[in-house]
Amino acid sequence: MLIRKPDDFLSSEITSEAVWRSRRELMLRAGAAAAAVGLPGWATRAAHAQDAGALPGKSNPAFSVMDKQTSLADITSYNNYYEFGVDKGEPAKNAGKLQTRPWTVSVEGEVNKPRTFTIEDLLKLAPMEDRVYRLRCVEGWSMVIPWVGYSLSEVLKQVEPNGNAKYVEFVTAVQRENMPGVRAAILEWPYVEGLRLDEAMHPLAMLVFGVYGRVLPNQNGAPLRLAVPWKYGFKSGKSLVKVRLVEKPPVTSWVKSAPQEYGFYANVNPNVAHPRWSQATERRIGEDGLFTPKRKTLMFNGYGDQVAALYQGMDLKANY
Ligand SMILES: Nc1nc2c(c(=O)[nH]1)N[C@H]1C(S)=C(S)[C@@H](COP(=O)(O)O)O[C@H]1N2
Ligand SMILES: [Mo]
Repeated sequence: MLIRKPDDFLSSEITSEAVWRSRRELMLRAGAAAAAVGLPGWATRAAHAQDAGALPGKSNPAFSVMDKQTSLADITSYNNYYEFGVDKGEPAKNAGKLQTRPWTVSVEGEVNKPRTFTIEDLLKLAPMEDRVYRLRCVEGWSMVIPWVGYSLSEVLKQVEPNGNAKYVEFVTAVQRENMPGVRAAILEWPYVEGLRLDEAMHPLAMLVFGVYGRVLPNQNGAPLRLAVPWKYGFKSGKSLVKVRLVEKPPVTSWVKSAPQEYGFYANVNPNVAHPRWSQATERRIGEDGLFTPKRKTLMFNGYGDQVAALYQGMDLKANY
C-alpha cells in the first residue's frame, strides 16, 4: 500500500479549484456523518487520513477576498524562495530536499513565557481556517491564494509579550546542505524579517500551514510561513524557525541588502515607486495574455479598511 507523507505533495499534482472544493465537501461530510451517528473521533480521522496531505480548514469569509483564485499549479511553480535559487522555477525544482521534520519554532525575547513549539504543537494550537489572501510581490506581480492557517496572534498570546516588546523578528531556516541558494551571497542568511508588534498582533497577519486545503509544499515555505497580505510579499518569511520579541526594529535581510530600495514597513503602496520601477500597477499571475491590461495596485493591497488605522499620522513616503 502506498502511504503518502505530507512531504510527497508534488507541484505536478494539479488540483483544480473544483476538485479541491469537492474533496473538502467530502471530508466535511465524512466528518459530519461520523459525528451524527456517534462514531468515535478516530473514524473521522480515518476519513481524513485517506488523503494524508489534506489540511482542512474552516472557511473564513470575513478575511477572504472574492478575486478569482490563482491555480495551484501557478502558486507552486512560480516562487520566490532565494535559499533554493533566484529563478522563479528553482524553488519547485530544488525545495524537495528541505527537511521539514522534526521542526520546532522557538518564540523568545521580551516575553514572560518563552517556549519552543514543535510543529505538532502548532498544528493543533488553534482551529485551521481557509482564508483567500492577495499576495503582491514588490517585483510587480500578484496572486490570490487560499491559505490554511490561523492568526499569528494565537502564538504570540501564548508567550505573553512583556512591556519592552515593540517589534517581532522572524528568522527562517538555513539548511546549508539542502539549500543551493544559501551557498551564494544573494542575501545575508538566515532570511530575517520583522513587524511592529501591533502589526504582528493584527488578526490578518497569518501563520500558514497549507494551501488549497492541503499541506504547504516546500517551495511555498513548509512547514509554516507567514502571510501578511497588506505588505509586499517579501515580508512573509517562509519556513520559520524563530520568532523573537524585541525592543528595536529588527534589521531585515532586504533592508540590509538595499536600504534605499526596501524599507522596514513595505506596505503595498501604489503612490510610492520603487527607485527602479513604478508600483502603481501589477500583473496578476494566470491572467497574463498579450493584451491583458495590468491591474491597478490598491493601497495596502486592498486591505486599507482593516489596517490603515495602524499607520495613522505616519508619513508613508518616508516610512516605505
Ligand atoms: N525564507 C524566505 N522567505 C521568503 C522569500 C525568500 O526568498 N526566502 N521570498 C519572499 C518573497 S519576495 C515573496 S514574493 C514570497 C513568495 O511566496 P510564494 O512563493 O509562496 O508565492 O515569499 C517571501 N518569503
Ligand atoms: Mo516578492
